[in-house]
Amino acid sequence: MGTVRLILGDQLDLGIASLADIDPENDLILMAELKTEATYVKHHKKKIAFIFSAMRHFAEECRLKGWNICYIDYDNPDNKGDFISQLQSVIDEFSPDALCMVEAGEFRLRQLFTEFQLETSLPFEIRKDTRFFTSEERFRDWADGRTQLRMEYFYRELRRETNVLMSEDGTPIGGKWNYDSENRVSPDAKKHIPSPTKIKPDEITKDVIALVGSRFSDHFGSLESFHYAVTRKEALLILDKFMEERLINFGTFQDAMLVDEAWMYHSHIGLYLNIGLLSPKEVVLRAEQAFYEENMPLNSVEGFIRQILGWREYVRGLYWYKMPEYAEMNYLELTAPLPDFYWSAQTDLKCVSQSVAQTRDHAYAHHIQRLMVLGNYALLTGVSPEQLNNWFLSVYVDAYEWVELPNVSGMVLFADGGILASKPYVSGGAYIDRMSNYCGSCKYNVKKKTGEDACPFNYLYWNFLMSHEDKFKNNPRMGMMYRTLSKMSDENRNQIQKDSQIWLNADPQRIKTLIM
Ligand code: FAD
Ligand code: DLZ
Repeated sequence: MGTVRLILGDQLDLGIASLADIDPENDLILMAELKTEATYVKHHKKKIAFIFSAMRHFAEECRLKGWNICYIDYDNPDNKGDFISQLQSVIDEFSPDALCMVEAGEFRLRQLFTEFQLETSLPFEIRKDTRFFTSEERFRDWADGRTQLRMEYFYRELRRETNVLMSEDGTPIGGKWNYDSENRVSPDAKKHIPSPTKIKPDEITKDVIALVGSRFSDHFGSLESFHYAVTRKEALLILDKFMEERLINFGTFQDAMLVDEAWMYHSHIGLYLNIGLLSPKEVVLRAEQAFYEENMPLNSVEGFIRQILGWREYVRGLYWYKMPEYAEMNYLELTAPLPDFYWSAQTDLKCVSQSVAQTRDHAYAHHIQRLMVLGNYALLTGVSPEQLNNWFLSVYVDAYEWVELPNVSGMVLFADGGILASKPYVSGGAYIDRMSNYCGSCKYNVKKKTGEDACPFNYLYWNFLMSHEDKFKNNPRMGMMYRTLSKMSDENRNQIQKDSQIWLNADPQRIKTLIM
């Protein structure tokens, strides 16, 4: 026979490079639902259901194109449980002439396949993943020799290279590269937020939900009300609805949070981009078109495009530029365990309980909940990179290490010592209060700085600055905060430290949790 073409669960794109020259007569596509992949971290149940269902639907599309496919579902007696054993078993059965795949998106898998490539006697071609705007080499060329790797400058280069939102004279449309200052408006609880577009599970999805419910019952998260798209056609519908209903307010309310509003004006497409059901190029072009042809506001369109052309490309570049050492970095030497309430949502901190509960229910929380609530609290309380990365990689439906790790270790924990961020993303309760209505129904008083009923974010914030003064006091972006700190009375400083110790030591939920 011809070539065995391995398709991973996040490579569900009929145009992927590994299928470009498929010979429908002689080649065989291999896809497998594998225990190692579903459990290398204990993924949220909805994430596993989403990937398995999308894989099964993709296999159907391949069959409809007349391609030969060997699809090993989870309960198949021939399921070997991991990629290499499965590949070897197919080689033994079909005796192919060659193997082909697109490089894996995660370091651990790339290593695994590179080792197998050296071991096997078959020609094994591992092709570049061309689904991104930029290559890893392009990022390396940009990054080499720079002391700071700021996303903003990489993004500007990509804007110029792709000509997205650019004027003919080479300047950005509207005269500014970014409209962040217009994108921090407090939420309006009375404003109508469109309901998210929900896809009804078909029989394939229902089967997968039942499978996940029985095989992964000890994993975190709810399987109730599964409504994610699992085909490209459905994902395109979600994208269209976002463009029609939410993009207009995306920019203005990008950082906003409201009680019991999980979806806000976000696009909810990260999960589809990350497994190949949507391409970042088509999404960016679609948003640009909405600006030119549908009169969508520039602050929304630029803000949205920056997330994909800017942040998404940048974190992928950074991941491959700095792996494997990036995963080991812990600049602030943080060692605290993850609080139990990151799994249970049982905490009186309203912002945290809301964000965790939405994560449990939907395997989704939007960016500011991840960064300024869950990330901020973890950094202020010193959670170790290992434990926090494990949590973020497990619980979100869009989580893959190449995008999760730079966001958590770099953006949230400053574990890379400032490669990604120029200062840590920490804040007291005032920021959360400004960007949400959480504090109004919280047990703690966001206006109080110290004392038993004060918002813990307030004293933990100053405690953080004091604890890491040696590392941050000369940071130009933190000068104002350290000047304020230096004017604080000893009494005030002592009270902050005392309250922080009481919170960190006495909180019954900060018992050491097993890594789930
Ligand atoms: P929108 O807010 O509608 O944004 C549009 C798209 O922009 C997203 O779908 C995503 O593809 C891209 N994007 C936005 N922000 C980022 C970013 N910081 N890095 C990379 N891409 C971005 N994103 C993931 O895809 N997987 C992750 O595992 C992940 N982990 C994160 C962990 C932390 C601590 C933080 C702070 C952010 C993380 N993000 C991750 C980025 C971002 O939060 C999610 O992409 C976003 O919330 C997904 O929801 P959405 O599709 O509605 O995004
Ligand atoms: C995330 C995931 C899961 C849960 N299950 C599978 C699977 O059973 N089979 C598969 O091919 N891929 C799966 N994936 C996605 C892979 O882990 C993914 O290819 C890597 O994370 C690389 O980005």
